[in-house]
Parts: sequence; C-alpha cells; structure tokens
Amino acid sequence: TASASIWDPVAETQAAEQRQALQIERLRALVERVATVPFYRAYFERQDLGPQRIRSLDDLRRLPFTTKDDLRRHHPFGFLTVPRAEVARIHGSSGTTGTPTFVAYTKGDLALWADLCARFLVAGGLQPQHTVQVAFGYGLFTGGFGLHYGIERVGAAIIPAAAGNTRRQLTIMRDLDPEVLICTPSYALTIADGARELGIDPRGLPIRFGHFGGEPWTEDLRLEIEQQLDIQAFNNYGLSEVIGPGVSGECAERNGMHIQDDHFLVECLDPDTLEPVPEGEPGELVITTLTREAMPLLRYRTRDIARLYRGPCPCGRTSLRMSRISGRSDDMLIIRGVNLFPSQIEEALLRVEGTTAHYLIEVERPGTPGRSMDELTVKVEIQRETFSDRMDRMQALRDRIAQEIHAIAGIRAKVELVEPRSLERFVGKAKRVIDRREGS
Ligand code: ADP
Ligand code: K
Ligand code: ZN
Repeated sequence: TASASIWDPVAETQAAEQRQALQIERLRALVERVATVPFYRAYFERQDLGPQRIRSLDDLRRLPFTTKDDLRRHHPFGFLTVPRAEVARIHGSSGTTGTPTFVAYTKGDLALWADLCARFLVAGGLQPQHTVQVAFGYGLFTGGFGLHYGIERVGAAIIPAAAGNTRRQLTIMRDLDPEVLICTPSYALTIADGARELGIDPRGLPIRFGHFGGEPWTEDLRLEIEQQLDIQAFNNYGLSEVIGPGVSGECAERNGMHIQDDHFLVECLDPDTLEPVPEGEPGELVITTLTREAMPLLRYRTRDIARLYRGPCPCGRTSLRMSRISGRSDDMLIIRGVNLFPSQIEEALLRVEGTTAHYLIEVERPGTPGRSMDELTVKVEIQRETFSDRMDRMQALRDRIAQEIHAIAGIRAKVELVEPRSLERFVGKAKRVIDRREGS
C-alpha cells in the first residue's frame, strides 16, 4: 500500500485560515502582475479594478474569466508577463479540441511544477528507491516532461519510455522491474491487452502503482485496471494552460484529488450562469493560477466538470478536494435533448459481464434535415470467451448493455458487438466519439 508520507508538510497540512491568508496575499500580488497583460488591463480599467480591491477571496468574483478562445486570440504570447528572455520552456496543449495553444514557463515555473508533481506522486506512494516507467508522450504535451521532473525531484529512477510501442514497454518492464507506471488510463489498458497478446499475464508484471491522468476515466475503469494489472491506480489532474499535471492528485485514501490550492484557486461554477454551484454539486472548474510567473491566468474556464469538497482528509492534508472529472463540457453530447458524457457509456459497459472497456460512440442524424432524429450507436468489444455463435446469447448481451446505458444515461442506444481487438487502441488520450451530425 501507499506510504503516508507528505512531500511538503508545511504547505500541504497548513491550517485553513493560514492558507486563506496566503491565498489572498497571492491573489492581490497576481492582480498587480497581470495588469501588464493588455487583455486584463483593459478589463481592470473598465471596472476600476486593482490590487487594492482584493480584500477577501470573494473578491475573486470581480475578476474576468479567461477562455481558450482568449488565449487563441492573443496567440502565441499575448498573456506573457515576463520578458521573452526569461522564458525557459514552451509547451502546448495537445489540441484535444481545436487548434493547440502554447504555454510558457520561467525557470521558477518549472521548479514549482516539478514540486507539485512530487507532491501528488509521493501522496500516491512514490519513494526515492522506486523505478518509474513514464509511458506518457514526451513533447509539447505536458504529461511526459511534467511527471519526469517531478519524479526526478523525488529522487526515484526514471525510465523515459514515452508513449507507444507497447511491445517495447513490456520488454522494458520485464528487464528493468519498475514498480510504478505513468500514462493515460486508456494506455494502461492497452498495455494489459498487449501483454496478454504476447502470452504474458499482466498481473505478473512488476508494476505495483499506477499514476494515471490526462483524460476522463471512471471509478469502474480504475477497478478494471487494478484487477488486470494487479496494481493500485491513482488519479491525477491538470491542464497545460494552467501548468500541466500537478494541479491535483489523490492521496492513499483515494477519496478525491487534493488540489494544490496554495498555488491554484479553483471555483466550481454553473457553466451557463457562471454562478457557484452548491458545494458538492457538479460544475465547471474555473482556475486562477496564484503563483505562475510566465503566463498567469485569471479564472481560466477549463470546461472540465467535477465536484469540489472541503473537510478533513485522514491523510492530514488540508486542501480543498475535487472529484474525478465526469467529462468536459465540450465533450458532452446532446442526443435527442439528453446530455450524455462518454464516461457514462464506459460506466455502463464495465457493469456488464463479458464486455471490455474498449468502445466507440457514433452519433448520426439520418433522414431529411429537420425531420430526423439523432441515432446513437455504441460499438463494444466483447471478450474472446464471450464471443458465441448463438444468436440468442449475443442478443441477450446487447439488450443487457442497452438496458444499462438506459439506466445510467437515460437514453436508448443501438448496441453493436464487435470482435475482440477490432477497435482502435490508444497510446495517449483516447478518442471515443464520432459525431456525424450536420454541423458537428
Ligand atoms: P487538451 O485540452 O488539448 O487535451 P491538455 O493536454 O492540457 O490539453 O489536457 C488537459 C485536459 O485533459 C483537462 O482539461 C482534462 O479535460 C483532461 N484531463 C487531465 N487529467 C485528467 C484526469 N485525471 N481526469 C479527467 N480528465 C483529465
Ligand atoms: K499520470
Ligand atoms: Zn488525503
């Protein structure tokens, strides 16, 4: 099991009032610093805003939102608050939705980033004597390099395997005995599949802990990955615009991710009204970077939907916590008026014996425009052992899946069972939706 050690006890177990005082002080300094960004300065001038107006955390609500479109409009460096000469690294968002955006880091930002990754890695059991296989992409994507320097900070050994080439990942595992695997949850499944294909029992691999993030996954998928690989799987969250991984991560309790809220203020808002949702309700996470130097952002709209909760955690950390991400508001499909997140399909599938977590959602609107209905098809890979010539058995399985989808998402779907290994495998973030409707 994961050890109870804390990377930065002073910061991570700080009393609530002390942390709040620190947040207000940092927020005031931030407002002063971002006044050099034309986008923010214009707003401050219109609203007569300045650091002197920030007296409590409620004053956060006076500040403007920043969206991905704002970043695009001021591409590439309109939000830079330091001279270009002080930029030490540039990453990009992976462009899950639309054109990529760039993010700049100073030397100080990079040191902070490594430290924040060290916090969640240690919370999830990483120790200096461990060896870690990083199967995240290295490149503009923040996952690989972010985690890499976090591991280095902890003092563990790194195998920078990078994403892809599953066969080689397995060879590395067999030869070097890493205890820890880092990648996207979908790639963890791909690795388990790859092992079975080579006749290797994935449960016999040396990995004991997994740190997964970069894409939404469900609690059921966690159980699935844990069973398949015989590991303990930890969730961590972040996004490149804000810093990358390191915004939050789970401790040994695995009951919500601890937000590094001495560095990030996280609000949970109704995406339509932009008012705070009641505590514990799902809403869009909106993040203010308190201490970023190169490209600090005010109230960045992540589009990620999650819940926030306060209250003590048995691990001793005092931060605000967040639930797993149920989806991105821009991944949400509206099908015949009903909201559907891909994660709901995943949840349904993992509850039906004989299926796998490999699926593809297709949406179409056949027929004449204006007089047609959305059609949802879910393609599901079934397990080899489940595959049968008996039509009635296959029909029963389809019905079971459709029922479970209906129970979880309130929507009727056509289910197609496909052969094992016939759907695409992912080495990074999975792509699970094909929307063929007009205008999508
Ligand atoms: P892109 O927006 O192009 O995917 P990033 O690589 O910065 O760029 O990815 C950040 C996004 O990945 C987050 O906004 C979130 O949607 C998703 N993400 C990251 N970690 C997690 C996680 N643990 N659970 C769910 N989603 C996650
Ligand atoms: K990870
Ligand atoms: Zn905890």
